[in-house]
Amino acid sequence: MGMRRKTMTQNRLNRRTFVKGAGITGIAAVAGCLGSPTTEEPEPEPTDEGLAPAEPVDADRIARDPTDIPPPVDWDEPREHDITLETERVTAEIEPGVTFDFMTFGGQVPGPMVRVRRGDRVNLRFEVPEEMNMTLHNVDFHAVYGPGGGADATTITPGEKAAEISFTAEYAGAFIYHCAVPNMDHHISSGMFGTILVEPEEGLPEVDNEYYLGQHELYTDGKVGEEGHHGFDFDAMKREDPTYVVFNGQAYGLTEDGVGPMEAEVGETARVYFANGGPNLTSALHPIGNVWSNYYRDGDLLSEPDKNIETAPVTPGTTTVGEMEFHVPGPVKIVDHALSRVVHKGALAVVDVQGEENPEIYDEDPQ
Ligand SMILES: [Cu+2]
Repeated sequence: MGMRRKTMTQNRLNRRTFVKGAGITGIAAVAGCLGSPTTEEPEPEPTDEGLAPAEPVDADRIARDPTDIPPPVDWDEPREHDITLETERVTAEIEPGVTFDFMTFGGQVPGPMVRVRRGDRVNLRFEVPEEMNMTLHNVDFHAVYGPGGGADATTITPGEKAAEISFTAEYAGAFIYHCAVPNMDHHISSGMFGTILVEPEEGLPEVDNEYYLGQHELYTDGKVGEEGHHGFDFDAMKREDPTYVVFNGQAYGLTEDGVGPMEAEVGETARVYFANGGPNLTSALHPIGNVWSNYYRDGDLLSEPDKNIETAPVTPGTTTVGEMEFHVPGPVKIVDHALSRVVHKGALAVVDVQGEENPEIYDEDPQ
């Protein structure tokens, strides 16, 4: 399989490293007076049954590459796009040694970004192959005028003939799409959400880097870091008490110790498209060591962006957009500032900014 397997101890050390790296150990210690946030976490209690062993994985990573984004709109007449969205069931690791059965659009989390220009026509083909589990799936695009945002007409069962709809992207903005069958909370928290970006006619301002992140909650029948195969915990979901809160499907995935951080250079800019699939928790989106110099609240791309926003609420069912400037080297950590989700549950991604020191702006060793 070529997968790295780590022991529980190594997992814990890694979590401590992440937490330390997140620059928030001080806050955690002050808040709890309990020392390292990881040492207060009890070892998982052995249960009679315990977890089943970790299952063979179908994919090396569930995390979509944050740079897997269609190119910006550079056309100035309405276009037609033929888009196929296929559902896929994927067994993959939430973190090393912890497997879970994800349900996805296109095999990774979040689902593939759809990028069009306002006024474009989209011919969507929606496929649910035989091997996809569960009875029904569909897709609800928040960018669509129509019953269920397309969900009513795309509801099909595994192995059924593909559903097809056509729509015109009538209104510009960043929007989420998600599975919207009756047990949609289960499907979304298994990974079924993504983003459709409808650029304004004039396009978006140019930036040096674009990143695509998706936050969501995983409700499992195991404990955080407990090695083995985690099943789904419906009661925990109803209590809105997730085991993990993750970016792109993996706990601490987009970091040096996961599948790798995002990358940028000093002097560059970046735009982050951030989808909160939920299904239940509002995110408090914050870049540690930076600021959203332009922030398009709730994905509103038509109003002037807000300036210098530190932390912004991103409600479930929203894709929001924020831009940063990288003036100094070093990691910028993107977190949900509901910090227990960072310290204990995985909600951390890193942009590794490389380049020349800029002591005029930040000097970590003034003499
Ligand atoms: Cu579904």
